Amino acid sequence: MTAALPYANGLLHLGHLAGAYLPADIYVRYQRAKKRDILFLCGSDEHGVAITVTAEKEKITPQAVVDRYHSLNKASFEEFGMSFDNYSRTSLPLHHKTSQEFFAEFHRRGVLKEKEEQQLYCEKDKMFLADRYVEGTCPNCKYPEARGDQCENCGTWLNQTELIEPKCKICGTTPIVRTTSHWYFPLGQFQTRLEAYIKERSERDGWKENVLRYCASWFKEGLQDRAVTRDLSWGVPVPVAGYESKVLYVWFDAVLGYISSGKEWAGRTPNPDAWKDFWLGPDTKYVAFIGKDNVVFHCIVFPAMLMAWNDAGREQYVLPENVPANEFLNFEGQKFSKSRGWGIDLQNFLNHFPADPLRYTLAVNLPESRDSDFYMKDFQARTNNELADILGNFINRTLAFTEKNFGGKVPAAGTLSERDREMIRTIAEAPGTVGGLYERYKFRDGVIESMNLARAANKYFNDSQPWKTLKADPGQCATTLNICLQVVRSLAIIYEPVIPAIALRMWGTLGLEGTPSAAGWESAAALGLQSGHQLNKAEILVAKIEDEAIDPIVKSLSEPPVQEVPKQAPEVKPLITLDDFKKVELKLAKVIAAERVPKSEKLLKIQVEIGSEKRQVVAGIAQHYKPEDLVGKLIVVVANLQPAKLMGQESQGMLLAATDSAGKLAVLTVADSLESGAPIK
Ligand code: B3M
Ligand code: ZN
Repeated sequence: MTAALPYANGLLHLGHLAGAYLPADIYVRYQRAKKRDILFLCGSDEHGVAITVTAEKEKITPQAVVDRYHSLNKASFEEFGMSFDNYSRTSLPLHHKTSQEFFAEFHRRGVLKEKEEQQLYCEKDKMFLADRYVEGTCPNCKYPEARGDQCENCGTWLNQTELIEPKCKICGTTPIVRTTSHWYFPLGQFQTRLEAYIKERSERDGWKENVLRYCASWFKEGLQDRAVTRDLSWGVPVPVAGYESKVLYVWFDAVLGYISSGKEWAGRTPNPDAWKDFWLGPDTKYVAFIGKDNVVFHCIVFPAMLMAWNDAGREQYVLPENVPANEFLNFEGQKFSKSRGWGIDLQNFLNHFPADPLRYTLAVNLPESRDSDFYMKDFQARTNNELADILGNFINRTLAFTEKNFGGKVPAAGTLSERDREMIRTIAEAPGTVGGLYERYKFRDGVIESMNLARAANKYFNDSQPWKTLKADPGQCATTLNICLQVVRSLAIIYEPVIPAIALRMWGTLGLEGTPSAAGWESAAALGLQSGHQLNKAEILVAKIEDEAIDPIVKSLSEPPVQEVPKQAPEVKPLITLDDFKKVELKLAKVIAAERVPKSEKLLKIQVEIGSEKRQVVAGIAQHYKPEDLVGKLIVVVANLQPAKLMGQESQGMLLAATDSAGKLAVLTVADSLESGAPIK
């Protein structure tokens, strides 16, 4: 399974989740519970013009842009509960190698054609203006901000020389037309085979109507040759002489990112060839989850590339069995828009609310066949009225009743009434019903069906009136609670794909070992709890959301956005080894004297004692500390830093301090009285 590689050029928002990631994760978690052998791959898409444009705007390198968004998005995905087996990045050497292998193979076999073409060139910036580097009026709809490759307004793919009044995005001047050459992939030659492929797979696995409609319209227009190189410096270098100043077109390398992600995963297993069992396995079922704007690349371009590779008769890559693309999700009735600052990014959302209620609300609102909406008030209502009042309440009342009246042990069931049998049948049918919907990519219906099981269970509890039978018919009361507890266990298994954290807590409350998914999807149909089994204490599983938590968010959205990009995004550095770290000699030092450096606003000259040794350290902290405040403090210094001169003063080391995003600074100190000179590790 793969989910679209998000561009490492911005933060993930709820629309992305509804388009591809949540359905993918529900599907994968369900398949894992079915005990199928799953590999779930994703990663950051780190090339392309959009990233270099951001880098120029922020005056940083493209690598710094992708480092930032890769780590932020990866962390948000984790908190959201995405269960990827690997989350890779297309800037990795491994990925460059894979993409170059595909290009070189196609080049060598004469699959690709070289063409000369007219391109816009900016004489001031001395570069060809690929894609988004040029803007102008769309010849089709007259939208004034159409990009060089596509008009965002009417969706038309453009040849940049067709733009009316083109302008360079960097400097605003009018570019000239120059000749350049590029390699093209002959997509048109694959049209007949692609049509047959989609027909066969859609008959076999039931492709979604919306996806088939998009494909049909591409075929109707007729597939054209597509350039697979670009005049850019950021990307995968083209492995052909004469193309040193060019890179592979981002879409050519991005789809191959799924394969490199598999290779990276395999590299961490005992068998570095393990990726082949999936990508080259004749019995692999490959499902690619994406949003609707990516359909052409996953249903047409990528399969054609794989066909072209397979044509050599060596390794045979699997083609997507299905591409269940979703439509778009709107937020409070409007399209998500980064430029207009509309919507809420995933991390921001998770800073306010836990992931599972978000997963649940998105799941029941998935844009599976048409665009859908996410409203904060609906999020609150779904959390409170469904997750808390139906699911949470059923579990809570069942466990509390058992705790109070049966000492927290599963009571033994006695003779079954017709009503009991009916509930047991409902349990037995639930995994098949929900699973059948998931198999057909109907996640919304599957989640609604899951809630129906909790509804049925609540009704069964009410109808059975255990609070009355407790005295009047204790055997019946025990039977009722036994069955209710069995449902709690089944619910944990059935709900795991949607709300994994809550499901795990349900499992723990039941005092069960392992995880719901390890018990297996089918076992949700059974009465899996032994009588006499000891349960844990009931806890509140789903916290309700108060108006006060929702209203400020809705309100803040109607105000203009403060800052699109996190100002102090954590700087991400590559991993280091323990040996790298050990090169830094950190020691405890005691400040014995401090004074300002004359004519400097920032510098303090500090005398420290490091064991028996005395040293002078110059530090830029004068705006944060008075010299006398430091005397007597135990601070941390880098003892093996090359000496340096600052404003004519010798500094024989460096002290450690933290600075927050507001610019506040604090020197690291040690509270306990330790001897100076003590090594720090
Ligand atoms: N980077 C997904 C997106 O629209 C795009 C897909 C790549 S999948 C190979 O963010
Ligand atoms: Zn247009």
